[in-house]
Amino acid sequence: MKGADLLVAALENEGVKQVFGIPGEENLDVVEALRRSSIKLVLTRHEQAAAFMAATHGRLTGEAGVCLSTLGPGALNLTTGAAYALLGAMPMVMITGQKGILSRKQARFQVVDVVSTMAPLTKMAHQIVSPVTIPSIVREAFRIAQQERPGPVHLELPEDIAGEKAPAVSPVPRHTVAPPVAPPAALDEAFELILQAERPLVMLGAAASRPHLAHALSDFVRRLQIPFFNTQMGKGAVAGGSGLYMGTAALSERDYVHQAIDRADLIICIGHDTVEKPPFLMGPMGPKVLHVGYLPATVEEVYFPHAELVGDVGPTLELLADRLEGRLPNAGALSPLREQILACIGDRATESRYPLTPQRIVHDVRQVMPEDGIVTLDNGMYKIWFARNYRTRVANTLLLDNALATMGAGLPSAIMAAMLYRDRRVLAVCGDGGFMMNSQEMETATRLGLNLVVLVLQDNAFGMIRWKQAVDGFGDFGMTFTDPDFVAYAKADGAKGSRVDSAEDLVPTLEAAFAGGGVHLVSVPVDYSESARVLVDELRGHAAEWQYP
Ligand SMILES: Cc1ncc(C[n+]2csc(CCOP(=O)(O)OP(=O)(O)O)c2C)c(N)n1
Ligand SMILES: [Mg+2]
Repeated sequence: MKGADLLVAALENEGVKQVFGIPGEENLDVVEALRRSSIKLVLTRHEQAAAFMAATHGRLTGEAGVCLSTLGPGALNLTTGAAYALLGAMPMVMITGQKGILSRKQARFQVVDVVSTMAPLTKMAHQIVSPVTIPSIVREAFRIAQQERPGPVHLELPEDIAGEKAPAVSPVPRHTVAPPVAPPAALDEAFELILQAERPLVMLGAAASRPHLAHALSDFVRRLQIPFFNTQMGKGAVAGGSGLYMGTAALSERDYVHQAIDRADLIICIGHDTVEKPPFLMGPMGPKVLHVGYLPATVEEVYFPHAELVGDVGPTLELLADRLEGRLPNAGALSPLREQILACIGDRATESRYPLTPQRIVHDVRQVMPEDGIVTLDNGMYKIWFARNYRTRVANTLLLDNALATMGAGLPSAIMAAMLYRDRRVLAVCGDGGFMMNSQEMETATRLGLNLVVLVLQDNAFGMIRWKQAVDGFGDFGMTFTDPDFVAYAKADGAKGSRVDSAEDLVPTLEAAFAGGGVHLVSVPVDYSESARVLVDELRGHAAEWQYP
């Protein structure tokens, strides 16, 4: 038995089914141990994509995804994925190789200090120096990655330690830990605050999307009947059809949903994580805020709660609902604003303009996605449109990154979703800029035999920055490029490709792509003039005209 065998046995003990990445010669003992194990090695074409996939595994299942790379260049390619998992609170374990640490026959060839590089990007970064410690270090790595607040952990396994003969040390057994619920005094304070509120609102933040929380949250909202809105990453946390959804705060102020937020006297912020772009800006005059979270609130200039309920969120909410159910005559005070807000958001969703408006694209995507279908977004202008306009009814069916907000994660996260849920429709929505940042993974998707549709929105530009440039009064400069022929590009990777040629074409093209199976890229030209018209001009003007009931 070698160090590498102990590592792979420890991964099996954690229930790991696959490891994503690109090995180097320093990992060959690990690769050999994987070959003889139950764990699948999923090769990617870039380490960054491997990290995005592993992080998405953590996000969707709560169990850390695992990625693997060589030393130096490969390990450095994991860093954006590490930051993605750290800011997004996604459990992930990264394993990287290194030259031998007991001898240096290759001097410093390819050697950089990866552990120090990873330290600020992870919850723990650790070099393994002895095979016998591997079982306990791996257990600790998964514990740290998965416990609240979840995130990435880095383990460096040097070549000589991986190849070193070792006694057969058993893996450390896993056990479940039930985190504490909020204490009675904090529950009393929260109870009083909510009881006294005249116009309460619930906000669901990023941590509300933890995979195991969906049921408890839906229950809380249903029992209390307080209308709710969500942050971008809190989208889809509550099962739909509740009639209480007020909208998504994709902007920090002045959007239609802020008409409700601005009038609330209490906002119960469940799972808010200040890594997100602020869903609203707290000020001295604003509503009271009750923070409900696994961890205490991080205080910021724009977020400083008046009271906190800290503990395991599901059971804590249940205790609260037990005391409050049926005792809140004001619960629905802000509900009358709902129809107007949702009507404004839904405006112009069926226009036939070509190139298509973002509203039409969101609307049509919703038509072809079943309730449990999963849409993963890359980062670009359309993210704001999907966050505002796309209605979700099942938890974690719109995966977007409003934390690191990196481009390039849309396709890899869709690949992970398609691997996990083979019987659900999965759609990646990417800009023409972001898609090209990890488009090499189209080959990975076809090699894995996945069913996956990729929708690429074409404006031949880094549209989001071009929009901001215009909004801020700068000249139109430096943001445009020429796209490849996306249909040919998809075909070159063994995928299928289609182009949408009219507004009416989008739904049937997507339907045919899903029906045909396999990997299918659909490119659609988008008209972003709506971004300035709605998100700037219209929202600037609407506050004055808004009719309060
Ligand atoms: C890795 C990375 N680089 C740069 C940015 C800054 N950025 C945010 S959106 C954007 C443009 C995205 O262009 P595209 O993918 O074509 O989407 P569009 O906005 O045009 O729909 C850029 C450059 C980023 N978020 N991530
Ligand atoms: Mg673009």
